[in-house]
Amino acid sequence: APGREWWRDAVCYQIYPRSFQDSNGDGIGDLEGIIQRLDYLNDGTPHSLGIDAVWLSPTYPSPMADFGYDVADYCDVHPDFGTLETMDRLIAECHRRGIRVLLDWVPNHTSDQHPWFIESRSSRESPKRDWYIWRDPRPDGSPPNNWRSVFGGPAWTFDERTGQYYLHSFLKEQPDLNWRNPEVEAAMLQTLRFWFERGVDGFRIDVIGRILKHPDLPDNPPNPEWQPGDRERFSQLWIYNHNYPDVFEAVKRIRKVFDEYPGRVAVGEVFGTPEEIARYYGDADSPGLHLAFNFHFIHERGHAITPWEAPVLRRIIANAEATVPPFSQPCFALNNHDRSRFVTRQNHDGHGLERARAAPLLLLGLRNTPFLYYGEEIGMADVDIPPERQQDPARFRSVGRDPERTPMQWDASPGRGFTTGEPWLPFGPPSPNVAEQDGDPDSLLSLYRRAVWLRKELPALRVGSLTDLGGDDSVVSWWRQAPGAPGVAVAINTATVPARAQLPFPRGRIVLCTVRAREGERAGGEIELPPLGAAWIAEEA
Ligand code: ISL
Ligand code: CA
Repeated sequence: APGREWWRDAVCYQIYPRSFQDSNGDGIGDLEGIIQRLDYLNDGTPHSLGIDAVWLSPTYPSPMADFGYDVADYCDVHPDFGTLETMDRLIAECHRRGIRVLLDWVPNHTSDQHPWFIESRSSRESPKRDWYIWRDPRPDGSPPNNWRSVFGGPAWTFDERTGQYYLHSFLKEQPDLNWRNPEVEAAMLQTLRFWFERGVDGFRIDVIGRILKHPDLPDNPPNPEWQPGDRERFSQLWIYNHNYPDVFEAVKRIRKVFDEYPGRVAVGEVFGTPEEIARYYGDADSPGLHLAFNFHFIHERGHAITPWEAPVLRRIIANAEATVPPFSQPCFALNNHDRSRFVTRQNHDGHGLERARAAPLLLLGLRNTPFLYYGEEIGMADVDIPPERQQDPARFRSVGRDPERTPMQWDASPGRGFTTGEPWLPFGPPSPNVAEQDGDPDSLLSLYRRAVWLRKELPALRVGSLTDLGGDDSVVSWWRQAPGAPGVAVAINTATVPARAQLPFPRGRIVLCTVRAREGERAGGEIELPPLGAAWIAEEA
């Protein structure tokens, strides 16, 4: 439709810049490397993946205590990744191919090496003192409240020089900004404009749900469901420092800056119930984020992995459909740089790769703006990292997050096509890789390519409504319908035995299937799905 925002129809692709392509042999991926691989992402033909936008995890100057989520300068590029000139060229090269560029905005905290924090910690009288959250110790010398860092330990660190504690929701090298200070808000909003002026199309916003805390910083209540052995950070309910009501007002002010520049998109990293996620979208007359991630296919509450089971998937879809306001749409991901990769996560019985073939039919078959994570399209799995090579300081998962951040496997050569040097993290086994899957029509990569391009071809998948088709304990299925276009049914069998799915039309054809031999097959009334298999069936006149 005319005037329809591009991001409603986009398939987005997350790049972890350190791990996508190294161009200079230092073992670290960089912006020049990404430019070299853009044709793989979209060369305008179905031989490429066909994605519409990339999101780059942080590329700013940073001491890399949290691999770039500790920003020392919001308006520059880390020398490991390139320069502002390289970024300008990356943006131009993406735009030439019709690829939008999203950067990662980290508003909750800076690096402790950011000039703002260096100044803030220098004295209690510093004009930037109030840019961060400083409090006196309690009378016994202990931290001002009981809040825990997401990465473990207290969320407060004592600063000897000025005799106060500062708050950090993550590492002590990531002090939280004080968004109650209007100067902080203004300075942070300026960093958005800096990049919009350079042509950036939007931002993924890091942990937006934490930027405003209860003004009095009260103790969080204990979590009644917590058991010893569960992760420490879940020992308390995040009532006063997460999804606090003031956050939703700040989001609306942030949105106004996006609206100063046409066609820009804000995608929030948010956590919570379906209702909390929906709240980030704001209201029709005072909108918030354009899109808010729904990670429920990865994990729902706490840390437990979401099982690949039809009733669970059906409930997650229904909840998103029921809560996200009608002026926008859901935004799902099956993988990211913080969570065990799908193939590994869903491999408890050795069938991870089979489930990974059904995954794109789920993600790209839903009414949503889908985000892929580099390597997902070839079925990359978590890589075991020997202790002496571990990099991630956050013991968030017991092994940290290195296993899902290993370099992209372009081919089976010693440098995997990623580097001519020593990679910053070890490679996995030589397979899977792009080269072996590229020309193989049965490969996972080919399946992802067909799914992305079919989504462009079939309006029902892009703009259509979604109707749940019922199903049972094995099958989750729905129907996408758009005016004047053939309907498309999506059916996913989560059981390890064949299952039948009912179709909402008498005549159709399988247009995409986890078993490629089935594509083109006529189907009407009902179809049989292979074990753990999935299909898209287009209605025929
Ligand atoms: O608290 C959580 C909700 O369950 C955590 O999952 C956490 O808030 C979330 O993973 C935050 O991640 C983001 O911010 C971190 C950074 O290390 C991650 O890589 C980033 O995705 C701090 O900036
Ligand atoms: Ca490099």
